[in-house]
Amino acid sequence: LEFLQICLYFSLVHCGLVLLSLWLCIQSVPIAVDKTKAELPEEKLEPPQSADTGLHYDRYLKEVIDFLEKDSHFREKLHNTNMEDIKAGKLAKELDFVSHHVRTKLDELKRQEVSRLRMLIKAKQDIQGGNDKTVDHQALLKQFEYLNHMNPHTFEVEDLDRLIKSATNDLENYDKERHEEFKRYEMMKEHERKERLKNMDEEHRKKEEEHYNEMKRKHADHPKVNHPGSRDQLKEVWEEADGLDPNDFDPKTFFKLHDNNGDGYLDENELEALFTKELEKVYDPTREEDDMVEMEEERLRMREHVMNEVDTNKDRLVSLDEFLAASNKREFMETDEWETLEQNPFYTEEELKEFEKHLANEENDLNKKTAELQKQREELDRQQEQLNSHKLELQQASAHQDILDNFMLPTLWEQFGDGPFLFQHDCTPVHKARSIKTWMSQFGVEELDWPAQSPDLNPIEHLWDELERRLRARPSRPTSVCDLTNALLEEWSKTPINTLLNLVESLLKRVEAVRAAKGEPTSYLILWFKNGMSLTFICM
Ligand SMILES: [Ca+2]
Ligand SMILES: [Ca+2]
Repeated sequence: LEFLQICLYFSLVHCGLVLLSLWLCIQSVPIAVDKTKAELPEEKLEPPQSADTGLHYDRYLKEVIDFLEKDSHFREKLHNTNMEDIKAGKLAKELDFVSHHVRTKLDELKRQEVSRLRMLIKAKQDIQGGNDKTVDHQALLKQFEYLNHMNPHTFEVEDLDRLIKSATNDLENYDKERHEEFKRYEMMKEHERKERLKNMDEEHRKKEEEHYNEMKRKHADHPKVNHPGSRDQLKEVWEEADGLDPNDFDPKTFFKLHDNNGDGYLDENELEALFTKELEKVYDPTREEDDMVEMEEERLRMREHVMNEVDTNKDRLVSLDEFLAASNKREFMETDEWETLEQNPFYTEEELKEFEKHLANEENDLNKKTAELQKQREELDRQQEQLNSHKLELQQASAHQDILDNFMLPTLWEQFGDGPFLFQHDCTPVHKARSIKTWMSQFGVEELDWPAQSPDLNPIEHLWDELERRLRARPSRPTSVCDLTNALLEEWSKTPINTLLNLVESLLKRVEAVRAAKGEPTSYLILWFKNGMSLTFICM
């Protein structure tokens, strides 16, 4: 999800360069050709490497520009169109005159990009658990304004226009997004600190607070930071980073030295690199009191400050002319210290409160979801248990049917001929299984209607008891299942026939006793309990 958020909301990627600088990279190519024509064949010449814009559609943007640059008509128009007209969409119209071959390539690029976006949408939906719903891709694609979703197969004038406008717009908001991100980072830091304090005893809390204030004090104690873009600041770079004589300081030479990619402009990255010396006065990665995230925020503020003062045509690039003009302004001679980040609060108390409320809500939602999942899991466990017991019942029923087939039926036939039979067994679930009922009716065996919980009526229970007593009276206890089986068979065959007859004959008396007790427990039951019969035989 994190990854998707980065892709979809292009917020966290560090480093930025404008689309316009990409156009300008292209514009600078002929100059490069002229300078190097003598040594290099033309196809080896490439525009200066442009930095990642940080936009999630950076690749698409660059590929579109690369292909357009191959069209000679478009290239020519590009050189003769000024920035204002490019922004106003005049350049995009020239797409109609671009060669068929390039157009075909652009169509292909767009189809690939649309399919990438569809995959992103699908992945996001899958994560959010909406995979059972039909996804309206067309509607969801609308959120990506840098291409025209109405014609997903071809690259048209509107696509180019949208790409220019979106990239310009998104990059302008990019810094704003970074400031917001930074603010959230600081609020989270404070929130976590407060939480830590909450869990401490008085003594530790006091110590921690003292340490916190000490770190703040140490961080604020640093050498003077020059105003970014001021003569003092640039001279320090000139002297210390470039190793040049401060008396020779010359803005034009300085500009050329720091236009690292040689495109004739100081872009945002080149500008930010100039502040490293100043930042090192305040931020040291090896010191506990300095936070490198804060350093990057400081760098961003410095760059914005310089851009505001120097970039007069607002194309997010500093041209040599703009640079030289700025060096003649009063602000260039600024000697006051730059107000570093820690001198002002990062957020208001209200913002922190709002942020913490939001965090609490998020945690709440998460807990709710966890509880819901737990409930679902318990339900699944219950269903699984039910399935298992059903499976066991079926297995037992099948084993019981084997007994009926192989032992009960032959005995019935042997003892009573063809029947009819009245068979008595209790209400154990396995006896009542559907397959057993079917078996009974198939073989014409009638079942004695038998009440639940009536061990005092069933003589067999007393026979089991007799068998158990005989087993316990043996001189040695069986030590294996095989031993036990043999012992049981032996005792079973030794049971006197009279015991069996007595039990059968007692049935009538038992029925009478139950009648006399009006269905309540009889003395037979009490006797039966006294004999230590296990309750497991009672069917519930
Ligand atoms: Ca440059
Ligand atoms: Ca400019």
